[in-house]
Amino acid sequence: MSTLEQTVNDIKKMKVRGALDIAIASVAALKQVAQEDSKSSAELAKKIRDAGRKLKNSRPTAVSLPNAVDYIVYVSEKNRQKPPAEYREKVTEAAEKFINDQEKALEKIGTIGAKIIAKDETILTHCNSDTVVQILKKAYDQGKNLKVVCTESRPRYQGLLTAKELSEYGIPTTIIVDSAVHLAMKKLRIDKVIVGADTICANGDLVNKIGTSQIALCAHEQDIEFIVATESIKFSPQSLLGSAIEIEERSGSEVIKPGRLRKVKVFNPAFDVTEAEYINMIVTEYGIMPPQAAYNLLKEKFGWELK
Ligand code: RUB
Repeated sequence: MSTLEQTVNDIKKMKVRGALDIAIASVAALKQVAQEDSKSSAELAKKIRDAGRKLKNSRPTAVSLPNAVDYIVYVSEKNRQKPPAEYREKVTEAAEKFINDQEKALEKIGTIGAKIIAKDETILTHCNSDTVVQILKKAYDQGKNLKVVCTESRPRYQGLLTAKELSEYGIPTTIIVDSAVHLAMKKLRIDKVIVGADTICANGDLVNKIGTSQIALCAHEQDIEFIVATESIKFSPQSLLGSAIEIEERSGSEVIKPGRLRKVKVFNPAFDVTEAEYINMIVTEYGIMPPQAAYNLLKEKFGWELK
Protein backbone atom coordinates (compact mmCIF):
# COMPACT_ATOMS: atom_id res chain seq x y z
CA MET A 1 0.00 0.00 0.00
CA SER A 2 1.35 3.47 -0.87
CA THR A 3 1.80 6.14 1.82
CA LEU A 4 -1.15 7.98 0.29
CA GLU A 5 -3.50 4.96 0.46
CA GLN A 6 -2.29 4.19 3.97
CA THR A 7 -2.95 7.78 5.09
CA VAL A 8 -6.43 7.90 3.52
CA ASN A 9 -7.23 4.59 5.20
CA ASP A 10 -5.85 5.67 8.56
CA ILE A 11 -7.89 8.89 8.50
CA LYS A 12 -11.09 7.03 7.53
CA LYS A 13 -10.57 4.44 10.24
CA MET A 14 -9.55 7.16 12.72
CA LYS A 15 -6.12 5.66 13.35
CA VAL A 16 -5.02 9.18 12.52
CA ARG A 17 -7.50 11.59 14.09
CA GLY A 18 -7.82 15.06 15.56
CA ALA A 19 -7.91 18.02 13.19
CA LEU A 20 -4.23 18.92 13.53
CA ASP A 21 -2.85 15.41 13.06
CA ILE A 22 -5.12 14.83 10.06
CA ALA A 23 -3.73 17.96 8.38
CA ILE A 24 -0.11 17.08 9.15
CA ALA A 25 -0.49 13.46 7.97
CA SER A 26 -2.13 14.64 4.72
CA VAL A 27 0.68 17.06 3.95
CA ALA A 28 3.28 14.37 4.70
CA ALA A 29 1.45 12.04 2.26
CA LEU A 30 1.40 14.73 -0.47
CA LYS A 31 5.11 15.30 0.04
CA GLN A 32 5.62 11.58 -0.70
CA VAL A 33 3.48 11.79 -3.85
CA ALA A 34 5.74 14.58 -5.14
CA GLN A 35 8.73 12.18 -4.90
CA GLU A 36 7.11 9.57 -7.20
CA ASP A 37 8.72 8.71 -10.55
CA SER A 38 7.36 10.89 -13.29
CA LYS A 39 8.23 12.22 -16.75
CA SER A 40 7.19 15.78 -16.01
CA SER A 41 6.23 18.18 -13.23
CA ALA A 42 2.82 18.62 -14.84
CA GLU A 43 2.22 14.90 -14.38
CA LEU A 44 3.31 15.13 -10.75
CA ALA A 45 1.03 18.13 -10.26
CA LYS A 46 -1.88 16.03 -11.54
CA LYS A 47 -0.97 13.25 -9.12
CA ILE A 48 -0.95 15.79 -6.30
CA ARG A 49 -4.39 17.10 -7.36
CA ASP A 50 -5.82 13.55 -7.44
CA ALA A 51 -4.21 12.65 -4.13
CA GLY A 52 -5.53 15.89 -2.61
CA ARG A 53 -9.07 14.98 -3.67
CA LYS A 54 -8.78 11.52 -2.09
CA LEU A 55 -7.44 12.98 1.15
CA LYS A 56 -10.17 15.63 1.30
CA ASN A 57 -12.82 12.95 0.88
CA SER A 58 -11.46 10.84 3.72
CA ARG A 59 -13.27 12.84 6.45
CA PRO A 60 -15.60 15.72 5.71
CA THR A 61 -15.81 18.02 8.74
CA ALA A 62 -12.42 19.34 9.92
CA VAL A 63 -11.41 22.26 7.70
CA SER A 64 -7.75 21.84 8.58
CA LEU A 65 -7.71 19.01 6.02
CA PRO A 66 -8.85 20.98 2.92
CA ASN A 67 -6.89 24.02 4.08
CA ALA A 68 -3.70 21.96 4.27
CA VAL A 69 -4.31 20.10 1.00
CA ASP A 70 -5.25 23.28 -0.90
CA TYR A 71 -2.02 24.92 0.22
CA ILE A 72 0.15 22.10 -1.14
CA VAL A 73 -1.90 21.90 -4.35
CA TYR A 74 -1.41 25.68 -4.75
CA VAL A 75 2.39 25.35 -4.39
CA SER A 76 2.39 22.38 -6.74
CA GLU A 77 0.41 24.21 -9.44
CA LYS A 78 2.63 27.28 -9.11
CA ASN A 79 5.71 25.15 -9.87
CA ARG A 80 4.34 22.75 -12.47
CA GLN A 81 6.33 24.42 -15.30
CA LYS A 82 9.65 23.90 -13.51
CA PRO A 83 11.89 20.85 -14.12
CA PRO A 84 10.89 17.86 -11.90
CA ALA A 85 13.87 18.18 -9.55
CA GLU A 86 13.07 21.82 -8.83
CA TYR A 87 9.32 21.10 -8.62
CA ARG A 88 9.97 18.36 -6.05
CA GLU A 89 12.20 20.65 -4.05
CA LYS A 90 9.52 23.39 -3.91
CA VAL A 91 6.73 21.02 -2.87
CA THR A 92 8.95 19.32 -0.29
CA GLU A 93 10.04 22.68 1.10
CA ALA A 94 6.41 23.86 1.38
CA ALA A 95 5.29 20.61 3.02
CA GLU A 96 8.12 20.68 5.55
CA LYS A 97 7.50 24.35 6.33
CA PHE A 98 3.78 23.67 6.78
CA ILE A 99 4.44 20.86 9.25
CA ASN A 100 7.04 22.91 11.06
CA ASP A 101 4.67 25.91 11.26
CA GLN A 102 1.94 23.74 12.79
CA GLU A 103 4.36 22.42 15.40
CA LYS A 104 5.40 25.98 16.24
CA ALA A 105 1.75 27.10 16.39
CA LEU A 106 0.97 24.28 18.81
CA GLU A 107 3.87 25.28 21.03
CA LYS A 108 2.83 28.95 20.96
CA ILE A 109 -0.80 28.19 21.78
CA GLY A 110 0.45 26.15 24.74
CA THR A 111 2.35 29.17 26.05
CA ILE A 112 -0.46 31.65 25.43
CA GLY A 113 -3.19 29.33 26.71
CA ALA A 114 -1.35 28.40 29.91
CA LYS A 115 -1.46 32.07 30.93
CA ILE A 116 -5.24 32.04 31.21
CA ILE A 117 -5.19 29.17 33.71
CA ALA A 118 -4.95 30.46 37.27
CA LYS A 119 -3.43 28.55 40.19
CA ASP A 120 -5.52 25.68 41.62
CA GLU A 121 -8.13 25.75 38.85
CA THR A 122 -10.13 22.77 37.64
CA ILE A 123 -10.49 22.57 33.88
CA LEU A 124 -13.03 20.49 32.00
CA THR A 125 -12.19 19.26 28.52
CA HIS A 126 -13.97 17.12 25.94
CA CYS A 127 -12.67 14.51 23.50
CA ASN A 128 -8.95 14.53 22.70
CA SER A 129 -7.30 17.66 21.39
CA ASP A 130 -3.51 17.89 21.11
CA THR A 131 -3.88 21.65 21.32
CA VAL A 132 -5.77 21.56 24.62
CA VAL A 133 -3.38 18.94 26.02
CA GLN A 134 -0.47 21.23 25.14
CA ILE A 135 -2.02 24.09 27.17
CA LEU A 136 -2.78 21.88 30.16
CA LYS A 137 0.72 20.39 30.24
CA LYS A 138 2.29 23.86 29.97
CA ALA A 139 0.14 25.15 32.85
CA TYR A 140 1.15 22.11 34.92
CA ASP A 141 4.85 22.72 34.12
CA GLN A 142 4.40 26.28 35.40
CA GLY A 143 3.28 24.88 38.76
CA LYS A 144 -0.35 25.97 38.38
CA ASN A 145 -1.51 22.95 40.41
CA LEU A 146 -4.45 22.34 38.11
CA LYS A 147 -6.91 19.47 38.01
CA VAL A 148 -8.57 18.22 34.84
CA VAL A 149 -11.94 16.61 34.27
CA CYS A 150 -12.30 14.69 31.00
CA THR A 151 -15.54 13.52 29.43
CA GLU A 152 -15.31 9.98 28.11
CA SER A 153 -16.56 11.22 24.68
CA ARG A 154 -18.83 8.44 23.52
CA PRO A 155 -19.03 6.62 21.21
CA ARG A 156 -15.28 6.39 20.52
CA TYR A 157 -13.99 7.31 23.97
CA GLN A 158 -11.30 9.75 22.85
CA GLY A 159 -11.60 11.30 26.34
CA LEU A 160 -9.79 8.26 27.69
CA LEU A 161 -6.77 9.15 25.54
CA THR A 162 -6.74 12.63 27.10
CA ALA A 163 -7.15 11.22 30.61
CA LYS A 164 -4.34 8.71 30.06
CA GLU A 165 -1.92 11.29 28.68
CA LEU A 166 -2.61 13.90 31.37
CA SER A 167 -2.60 11.50 34.29
CA GLU A 168 0.66 9.94 33.12
CA TYR A 169 2.08 13.46 32.94
CA GLY A 170 1.23 13.89 36.62
CA ILE A 171 -1.93 16.00 36.37
CA PRO A 172 -4.75 14.92 38.71
CA THR A 173 -7.39 13.76 36.24
CA THR A 174 -11.00 12.64 36.64
CA ILE A 175 -13.11 10.97 33.99
CA ILE A 176 -16.88 11.46 33.75
CA VAL A 177 -19.57 10.11 31.44
CA ASP A 178 -20.69 12.71 28.92
CA SER A 179 -24.09 13.13 30.54
CA ALA A 180 -22.52 14.09 33.90
CA VAL A 181 -21.20 17.41 32.61
CA HIS A 182 -23.94 19.62 34.07
CA LEU A 183 -23.72 18.08 37.52
CA ALA A 184 -19.92 17.84 37.47
CA MET A 185 -19.59 21.54 36.76
CA LYS A 186 -21.03 22.24 40.24
CA LYS A 187 -19.87 19.17 42.17
CA LEU A 188 -16.30 19.17 40.88
CA ARG A 189 -16.15 23.00 40.87
CA ILE A 190 -15.15 23.50 37.27
CA ASP A 191 -13.50 26.89 36.69
CA LYS A 192 -13.08 26.79 32.92
CA VAL A 193 -13.91 24.63 29.93
CA ILE A 194 -11.23 24.34 27.24
CA VAL A 195 -11.92 22.43 24.02
CA GLY A 196 -10.23 22.06 20.64
CA ALA A 197 -11.69 22.81 17.22
CA ASP A 198 -12.26 21.06 13.93
CA THR A 199 -13.48 24.20 12.24
CA ILE A 200 -13.97 27.84 13.18
CA CYS A 201 -16.39 29.55 10.82
CA ALA A 202 -16.06 33.14 9.68
CA ASN A 203 -18.80 34.18 12.13
CA GLY A 204 -16.91 32.56 15.05
CA ASP A 205 -19.09 29.42 15.32
CA LEU A 206 -17.17 26.34 16.44
CA VAL A 207 -17.42 22.84 15.00
CA ASN A 208 -16.00 20.23 17.36
CA LYS A 209 -16.64 16.74 18.74
CA ILE A 210 -20.29 15.81 19.27
CA GLY A 211 -21.37 16.99 22.71
CA THR A 212 -19.31 20.17 22.68
CA SER A 213 -22.36 22.40 22.20
CA GLN A 214 -24.16 20.86 25.20
CA ILE A 215 -21.09 21.54 27.31
CA ALA A 216 -21.06 25.16 26.10
CA LEU A 217 -24.72 25.58 27.06
CA CYS A 218 -24.07 24.15 30.53
CA ALA A 219 -21.06 26.44 30.96
CA HIS A 220 -23.12 29.44 29.86
CA GLU A 221 -25.88 28.61 32.34
CA GLN A 222 -23.37 28.31 35.18
CA ASP A 223 -21.29 31.32 34.19
CA ILE A 224 -18.18 29.23 33.49
CA GLU A 225 -15.79 30.46 30.80
CA PHE A 226 -15.90 28.42 27.60
CA ILE A 227 -12.59 28.61 25.74
CA VAL A 228 -11.52 27.19 22.37
CA ALA A 229 -7.88 26.39 21.56
CA THR A 230 -7.07 26.21 17.87
CA GLU A 231 -4.36 26.73 15.27
CA SER A 232 -5.35 29.26 12.59
CA ILE A 233 -5.35 26.43 10.03
CA LYS A 234 -8.77 25.45 11.43
CA PHE A 235 -10.36 28.76 10.44
CA SER A 236 -12.56 28.30 7.44
CA PRO A 237 -12.77 30.95 4.74
CA GLN A 238 -15.34 28.77 2.95
CA SER A 239 -17.82 28.63 5.81
CA LEU A 240 -19.66 31.69 6.99
CA LEU A 241 -21.93 29.84 9.41
CA GLY A 242 -21.49 26.68 11.47
CA SER A 243 -24.93 25.47 10.37
CA ALA A 244 -23.64 25.22 6.78
CA ILE A 245 -20.81 22.79 7.60
CA GLU A 246 -21.17 19.15 6.59
CA ILE A 247 -21.31 17.14 9.78
CA GLU A 248 -19.81 13.68 9.45
CA GLU A 249 -22.21 10.86 10.32
CA ARG A 250 -20.50 7.62 11.25
CA SER A 251 -21.65 4.02 11.38
CA GLY A 252 -24.25 3.02 13.95
CA SER A 253 -21.98 0.11 14.88
CA GLU A 254 -19.89 2.62 16.84
CA VAL A 255 -22.89 3.13 19.15
CA ILE A 256 -24.41 -0.36 19.54
CA LYS A 257 -23.40 -3.83 18.39
CA PRO A 258 -24.80 -4.48 14.89
CA GLY A 259 -27.99 -6.57 15.09
CA ARG A 260 -28.58 -5.94 18.79
CA LEU A 261 -31.68 -3.76 18.34
CA ARG A 262 -32.85 -4.69 14.87
CA LYS A 263 -35.79 -2.29 14.71
CA VAL A 264 -33.86 0.70 16.03
CA LYS A 265 -32.08 3.25 13.88
CA VAL A 266 -28.85 4.81 15.12
CA PHE A 267 -28.02 8.45 14.47
CA ASN A 268 -24.30 8.93 15.06
CA PRO A 269 -23.04 12.42 14.18
CA ALA A 270 -19.34 12.89 14.95
CA PHE A 271 -19.39 16.67 15.47
CA ASP A 272 -21.71 19.51 16.41
CA VAL A 273 -21.85 23.28 16.16
CA THR A 274 -21.41 25.64 19.09
CA GLU A 275 -22.62 29.12 18.28
CA ALA A 276 -20.18 31.99 18.73
CA GLU A 277 -22.34 33.61 21.44
CA TYR A 278 -21.48 30.73 23.82
CA ILE A 279 -17.73 31.08 23.33
CA ASN A 280 -15.83 33.47 25.58
CA MET A 281 -12.52 33.37 23.78
CA ILE A 282 -10.46 31.61 21.15
CA VAL A 283 -6.76 30.97 21.78
CA THR A 284 -4.70 30.88 18.58
CA GLU A 285 -0.99 31.14 17.80
CA TYR A 286 -1.64 34.84 17.07
CA GLY A 287 -3.07 35.49 20.52
CA ILE A 288 -6.42 35.45 22.30
CA MET A 289 -9.48 36.82 20.55
CA PRO A 290 -13.25 36.84 20.85
CA PRO A 291 -15.05 34.56 18.35
CA GLN A 292 -16.45 37.66 16.64
CA ALA A 293 -12.89 38.46 15.48
CA ALA A 294 -12.66 35.26 13.38
CA TYR A 295 -13.48 37.20 10.24
CA ASN A 296 -10.72 39.74 10.98
CA LEU A 297 -8.15 36.98 11.42
CA LEU A 298 -9.14 35.44 8.09
CA LYS A 299 -8.93 38.87 6.46
CA GLU A 300 -5.65 40.04 7.97
CA LYS A 301 -3.66 36.82 7.99
CA PHE A 302 -5.01 35.13 4.89
CA GLY A 303 -6.18 38.09 2.79
CA TRP A 304 -9.72 36.68 2.66
CA GLU A 305 -12.58 39.04 1.71
CA LEU A 306 -16.34 38.52 1.93
CA LYS A 307 -17.69 38.72 -1.62
C1 RUB B 1 -11.40 15.18 17.47
C2 RUB B 1 -11.89 16.50 17.95
C3 RUB B 1 -10.86 17.44 18.51
C4 RUB B 1 -10.41 18.40 17.39
C5 RUB B 1 -9.19 19.20 17.79
O1 RUB B 1 -12.39 14.44 16.81
O2 RUB B 1 -13.04 16.85 17.83
O3 RUB B 1 -11.41 18.21 19.53
O4 RUB B 1 -10.10 17.67 16.22
O5 RUB B 1 -8.10 18.33 17.98
P1 RUB B 1 -12.03 13.03 16.16
P2 RUB B 1 -6.58 18.86 17.80
O6 RUB B 1 -11.48 12.16 17.24
O7 RUB B 1 -13.33 12.54 15.63
O8 RUB B 1 -11.03 13.28 15.06
O9 RUB B 1 -6.44 20.01 18.73
O10 RUB B 1 -5.74 17.67 18.17
O11 RUB B 1 -6.44 19.27 16.38
